[in-house]
Amino acid sequence: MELQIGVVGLGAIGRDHVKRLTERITGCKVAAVSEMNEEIGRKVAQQYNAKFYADGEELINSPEVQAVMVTTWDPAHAQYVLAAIRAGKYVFCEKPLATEVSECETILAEEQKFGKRIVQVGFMRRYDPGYVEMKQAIEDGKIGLPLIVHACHRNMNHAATMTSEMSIKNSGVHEIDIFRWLLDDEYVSGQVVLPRQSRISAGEGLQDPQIMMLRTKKGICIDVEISQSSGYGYDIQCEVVGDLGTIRLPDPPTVITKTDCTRTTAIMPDWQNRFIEAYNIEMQDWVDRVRKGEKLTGASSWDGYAACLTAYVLGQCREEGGTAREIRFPEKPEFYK
Ligand code: ISE
Repeated sequence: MELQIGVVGLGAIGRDHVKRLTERITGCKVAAVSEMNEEIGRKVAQQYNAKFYADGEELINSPEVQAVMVTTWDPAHAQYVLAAIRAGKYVFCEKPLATEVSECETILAEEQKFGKRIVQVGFMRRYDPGYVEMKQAIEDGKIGLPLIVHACHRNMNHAATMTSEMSIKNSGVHEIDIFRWLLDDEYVSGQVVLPRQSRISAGEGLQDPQIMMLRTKKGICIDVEISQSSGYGYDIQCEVVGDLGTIRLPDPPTVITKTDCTRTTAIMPDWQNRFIEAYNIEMQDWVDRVRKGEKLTGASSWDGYAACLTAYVLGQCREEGGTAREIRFPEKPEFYK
């Protein structure tokens, strides 16, 4: 029996996932969709032969939906994740888990009350073959003790609604998550440094670029540039420096063209394509595990909480002039170990 999935929110990533679940992932079916914009919602429902719900919570509670995917705009994530937990249904929530730390805390409490891990957060980079290979090499001791990470996260351009806060909570949050996972470590302090403002993205409420600096328990120092307007493409870089060598995330493979005494390679414009393999692997793994009732291996609600708390502290640091701040986590509950 195919897993009957209900998707709440049909923006770019929601529509991408509906397509992916239908055309690429095996063992599942998009049974229902929900979207605030009724015209879009009904159109997608018709296209994929799914039932349309104007109300996301009604979709979550409907008997034909066995598992839920939350792909609404970020501030609505927590509400639907909580509704799914209360309905006792597995829920895959796109990152971030929530925009407020208190919402993550409620999710942690409700999931523990339910008694089983049923929330997975869509930090898809954990499934990207490049990052997976880096993690393996680090764990195998290939670069010795990791000391420093240099990274950058450049979007080609941004929506008019982008703010300095969102730049960290929506984009930077991927970086925050991936280094915890890659280094198997936790943050102890963080800071945001603001370089000269880009003229391209100069706008009300958006400082761009920003540099996030993080220090981990093991003493690893991380610097990561977050930029919303590279103008040239979507570019994700990551280099881990160890005491025996360094390891670097590969660029996605593209052909090399040589003409007129020049050599060119394309740069992907967006994250949907850059991380397509990661999304596909992540989603197939989630569907397979949910169908078999196996333990989820993707980012947990604890990871979502850790990322949200770190992003919050970094935001506070920026607002208050940039002095480094301590990042203090409570004891990780046994449930999430
Ligand atoms: C976007 O929302 C994503 O989730 C992408 O993965 C990320 O790279 C981008 O910066 C975000 O804006």
